[in-house]
This record gives sequence, structure tokens and C-alpha cells, in this order.
Amino acid sequence: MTLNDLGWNPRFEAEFADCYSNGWEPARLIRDNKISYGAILGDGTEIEVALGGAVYHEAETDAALPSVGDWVALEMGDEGNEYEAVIRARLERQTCLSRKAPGKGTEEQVIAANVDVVFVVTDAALDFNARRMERYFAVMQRSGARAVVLLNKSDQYPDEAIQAAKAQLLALNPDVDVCITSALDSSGVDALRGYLQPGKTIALIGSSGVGKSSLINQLIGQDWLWTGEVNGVTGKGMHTTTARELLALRRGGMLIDNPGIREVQVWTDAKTLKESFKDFDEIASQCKFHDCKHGSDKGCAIHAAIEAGTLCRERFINYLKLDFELAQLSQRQKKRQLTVSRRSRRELKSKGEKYSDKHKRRQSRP
Ligand SMILES: Nc1nc2c(ncn2[C@@H]2O[C@H](COP(=O)(O)OP(=O)(O)OP(=O)(O)O)[C@@H](O)[C@H]2O)c(=O)[nH]1
Ligand SMILES: [Mg+2]
Ligand SMILES: [Zn+2]
Repeated sequence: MTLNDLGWNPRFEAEFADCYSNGWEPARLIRDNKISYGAILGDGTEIEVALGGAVYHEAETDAALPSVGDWVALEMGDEGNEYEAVIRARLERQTCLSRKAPGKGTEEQVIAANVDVVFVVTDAALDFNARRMERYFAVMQRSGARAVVLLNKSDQYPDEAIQAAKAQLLALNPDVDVCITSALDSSGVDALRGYLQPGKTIALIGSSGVGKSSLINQLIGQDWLWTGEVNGVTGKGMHTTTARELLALRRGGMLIDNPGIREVQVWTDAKTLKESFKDFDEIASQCKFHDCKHGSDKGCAIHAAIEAGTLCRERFINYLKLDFELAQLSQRQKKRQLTVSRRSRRELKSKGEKYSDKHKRRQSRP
């Protein structure tokens, strides 16, 4: 195994020049153990590494901390240390798959770094949700990775249902690849092998229980990962994946297994959102007024298209929802910045008061 097999390229090599002169070694992070990380070296050795203080302190947000898929510079430790090496730097991400952290926060959460292809796993009916897929597409558009949707569990659905789901996906995003698979009878799995190229990283995402770990087991030809029997009562997998993990395949390519995603919160900006709704923009440009709110405005082309059946009403509503979420997110971010700067001003002020108090006292001394 070489660094290139793990995704190393001339851009990383150029960025690493200074690190080499420090005697550091490149490695890719394959597991996040919360207090330590798993890393893989160019020769394929896996080691446990600790996060260096400087990298931790320089990270302004959680998203800036090293994540699975990141390339890092390691200072190798002496034998007998608790960790075999320490992370001294994280290289710039060439692509980054992230979403907004769940809940009311405004933080970006990194799913995986330096990913080339994302397999979004769903099925033809039970898990399938066109609105959720739109969110995935928005997330992926921003990531820089190529999107492939897997309609898994094809053994459980009639062909008509599968073809209908596929047609719906292509209507939402004509550029997406759709693959029909079954991890049970391994049909369609061979077609996925084409994406497994030396040095290329594939991340699998999707709801819990859709078969991400089962598909990976099929692809690597071993029961490597735990997969879950779905509990009949709770509907949840019992051996559900709890941590993301990067697997480097001996015959080339890498796969990242992820825990099931419950909510796909969009971490994107208005520009990217617009790109994922290009067709919508084209229609909107024909509205009579350029600042049309597509509400009850006169001469609204969006409404005309919905009436004529050329634009899907649900898609329009979803766009408005996403737009609203983004507006709220940016408002919360602004508010946070405001409170942070207010707080630091207050701290400065109180420091200043303390200083002038001391000063006064000193002056009043005889
Ligand atoms: N019938 C059928 N069952 C499948 C298929 N793929 C997976 N399963 C079953 O679905 C259940 C969940 O599969 P997993 O591979 O654990 O799902 P997962 O997406 O990794 O789930 P999380 O780790 O919780 O995110 C297991 O019981 C699998 O055997 C398939 O193609 N057909
Ligand atoms: Mg799993
Ligand atoms: Zn309009």
C-alpha cells in the first residue's frame, strides 16, 4: 500500500513540504475515538494517535478539528508512550461533506473529509422520501463530492416501485447516478465496484437500517462490520453503527461507513441552494416582477407553472422551507457573533474598570 492508494495527491504533497522539514509523517484519519484517533500510514499500518495541543487550540470551531478522512501531519512518538504519535497539523480539505449539527445550534458538523463519491443509501418506498433526498442533494452539491443514490433492498420491492423511485430521483437531479442494489442477494453490488478506484474515497450515508454496513460487507466480501437485525417493535437496528470508520481496501479504494442520519440539516449557503434548484430559478426569471415573492404576486410564473403541472408543488414548498431554514440559520449565526463580541467587549470593559480602580487607588495613596 502507498500514500497514493490512500488518496494522497500532488496538492497534499506540496502543502506538506514544511511538515517534512519538521520530520513529521503524513497519515490519514480512519476513526474518531473522541479522545484519540485511528490513523493509517502510507505502508498500511494502523496506529492510535493523540491530538496535539496547537491543533486543538487553533481550531476555532468543532468543524475545524480533524475528522475521519482528514490528512494530518504526525510527530511519531517514542516507544512506551501512551499514543504512538501526535497530530501536529491538519491539511486543507480538498472536499468536505458536512451538515448543520442537529438541534438549534449553528455549528457545521463534518461527516467526512476528502470524499470523492457519496453513496446515499435508501430504498424504493419505506425509507424513500423525495424531500429528504433534495436535502441530501443540497448537502452534496456543496461538498464537492459526486452523488450516487442506491435504492437498496431491491429484493423487497416490486420492479414498478423501484423504477418509479428512480424516475423521481432523476427528476429531482438529472446528474445523479441511481443504482439498484440488494445486500441480501448481492444483486447490483458488482455495478458499485466501478466506483471503487485506487485512491478514491466513498462515503455511505442514509437513515439507520437502510443497509449501509451490509453493502460494505458485500463489497469487501467479508462480514467486517456489524449489521443490525431491525427490531420489530422500535424499527431500529440492533447492531447499529455508532462511529464512522474508513476502510482501505486491499484491492483499491476506500469506504467510509457512517452511523444512520436522523435529520439532514442543510449546511449550505443561498448560492448553492439556488444551484440545486436551477429549474426553479429559470421559471422564476419569467415572473412579471423581478422581486416577486411567489406568494400572491401578479404575473407569477412559479404559480403558473404549478397550475400547469410543470413544476411540482411539493418541490416549491420544500424550496421555501429550505430557504427559510437558511435564513434562520444565518440569523442565529449573526446573533451568536453579536453576543460573542458583546461578551468580549464587556470583559474588556470590566478589565478596564478594574485597572482604573487600581490606578485611582494607587494615585490616592500618599
Ligand atoms: N431484505 C434485505 N435486507 C437488507 C438489505 N440490506 C440490509 N438489510 C438488512 O437490514 C438490516 C440493517 O442493515 P445494516 O447494514 O445494519 O444497516 P445500516 O444502514 O448500516 O444501519 P445503521 O448502522 O444503523 O445506520 C439488517 O438486518 C440487514 O440484514 C437488503 O438489500 N435486503
Ligand atoms: Mg451500519
Ligand atoms: Zn413569482
